[in-house]
Amino acid sequence: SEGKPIECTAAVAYAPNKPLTIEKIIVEAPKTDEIRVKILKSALCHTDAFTLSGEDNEWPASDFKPVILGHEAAGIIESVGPEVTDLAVGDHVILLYTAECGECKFCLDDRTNLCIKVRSTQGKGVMPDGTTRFKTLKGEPIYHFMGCSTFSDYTVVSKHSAVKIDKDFDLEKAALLGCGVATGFGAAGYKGIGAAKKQNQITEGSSVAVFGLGAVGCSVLEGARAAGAKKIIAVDTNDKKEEWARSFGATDFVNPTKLPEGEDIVSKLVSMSDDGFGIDFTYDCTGNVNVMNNALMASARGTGISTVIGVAPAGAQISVRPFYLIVGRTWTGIAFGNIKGKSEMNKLIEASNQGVLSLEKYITHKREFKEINTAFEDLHSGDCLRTVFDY
Ligand code: NAD
Ligand code: AHE
Ligand code: ZN
Ligand code: ZN
Repeated sequence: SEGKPIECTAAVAYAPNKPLTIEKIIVEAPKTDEIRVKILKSALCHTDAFTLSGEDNEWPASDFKPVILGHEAAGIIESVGPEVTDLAVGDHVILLYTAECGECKFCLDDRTNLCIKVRSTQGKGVMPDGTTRFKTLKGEPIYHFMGCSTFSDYTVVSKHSAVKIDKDFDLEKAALLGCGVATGFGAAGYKGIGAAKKQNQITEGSSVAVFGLGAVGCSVLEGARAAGAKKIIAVDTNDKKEEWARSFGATDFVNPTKLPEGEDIVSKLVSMSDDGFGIDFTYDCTGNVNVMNNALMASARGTGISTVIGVAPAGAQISVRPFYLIVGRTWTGIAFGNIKGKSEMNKLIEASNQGVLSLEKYITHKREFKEINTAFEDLHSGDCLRTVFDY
C-alpha cells in the first residue's frame, strides 16, 4: 500500500466523556518528512483519560473535534514519505510525543527535551502542513493527538516523532517507554537519563517523597531507588498502592487521608526528614494542584527541589507563600522525564535489560484493542498501572 491510503480500524473520540467509537477510517499516505506506522502495542495513560474528559487546555470541551487519542505505543514502519532518511520500512519504533529534531534551539540545549519542530501544529491536532492524515469513511477529517494518535491500527507521524529500537526488544515493554514509565524514571535522573534538567538528579543518600502512585509515580520510586536515595516516601490516598510502592523501592508509605487529627501531610513529611528541615526531592504525580503546593512546602529548606509531573485541569493554578521559595526551595516541572527521545531511549532500554527498570511490573492489564472503552474503566479502578492493548 506504499503511497496509497489504508482503510483500518481506529477508536475515535467524538465528544468529551463519551466512549470512543470503534470504526473503520482512512489513513492517508505519509507526506514529506512523515512515516506511517502499524501500531502493534499501545498502552493507556491517564493523560488520554484527562483529554477525553474535555479538561485539556489544548482540547477545550467547547470545540472538541473528532480525534484519535493515544500516545504510548510501539509499532513497525509500514511506509515512509519523501526526505525520510534515518528511518526505514520495517523498523521497530517507539512514538515520541516530545519529538527530537536534533536541530532546533531546544534540541541543541542539554538542559531540556522540549523540541519545537512540530509542537505548534501538534497542539492543534494537525500534521506540520496543517492538515490531517485521518479521515472518516465519509471523508471528514479526524484530528491527531500529541503527535502520535496510537488508538488506530495505523497512524502517521513526523519522522521526528519516532525512535528506532532493536527488533528483539519486547514491544509491550517498548510501548510503556512511550510515556508514563519513561517520564517518572527520567524525572529521577538515574545516571543522567532525562536528568530532570541535569541539576535535579536524585543524589545518593537523599530523601524523596512521591505523591501519586500510578505508573508515573511508581517509576519515580524505581528511579529514586536506582539513584541510591536513602528514604523514599510514597504518598497516596489509596492504601491499595502501598504494596506496589514498596515493591518499586518505597521505604515508607503515607496516606494523607489517614493522618491523626490535627496532623497534615506537609508537617508529617517534614517530621520524617532526618534533620527536620524537609525532604530533598519531592514529586507531584497526581495532577492535583493542592498536592503540588504540599509537595513544594514539604521539600527541604535551602536545598529542596519539587518537581511537577502531573497534568492539571484547565484553569487550575498552584500557589504557596513566596517565602517558601525565598528560603531556597526550587519549584520545577518536567515533560516526558526531560528525556530526549531519539538520543536517550537506548539508555532506558539498557536500564530495562539490566533489571533496573522493571517494565513488566507496570503491565497490570492486557486487553484487545476493541475493548479500549473498558480499559478506561480499569484506569479508574485503582488497581491498574498500565493496560496494554494487543492490535
Ligand atoms: P494515575 O491516575 O494512574 O495515578 C495517579 C495516582 O495519584 C493514583 O494512584 C491516585 O490514587 C493518586 N492520587 C490522586 N489524588 C491524590 C492525592 N490528592 N494525594 C495523593 N495521591 C493521589 O496516573 P498516571 O498515568 O500515573 O499519571 C499521573 C499524572 O501524570 C497524571 O496527571 C498524568 O496526566 C500525568 N502525566 C504527565 C506526564 C508528563 O510528561 N508531565 C507524563 C505522563 C503522565
Ligand atoms: N495539552 C495539555 C498539556 C499537558 C501536558 O503537560 N502534557 C505533558 C505530557 S502528559 C503525557 O501523559 C507534556 O509533556 N507537555 C509538554 C508539551 O510540550 O506539551 C495542556 O495542559 O495544555
Ligand atoms: Zn502519557
Ligand atoms: Zn528540535
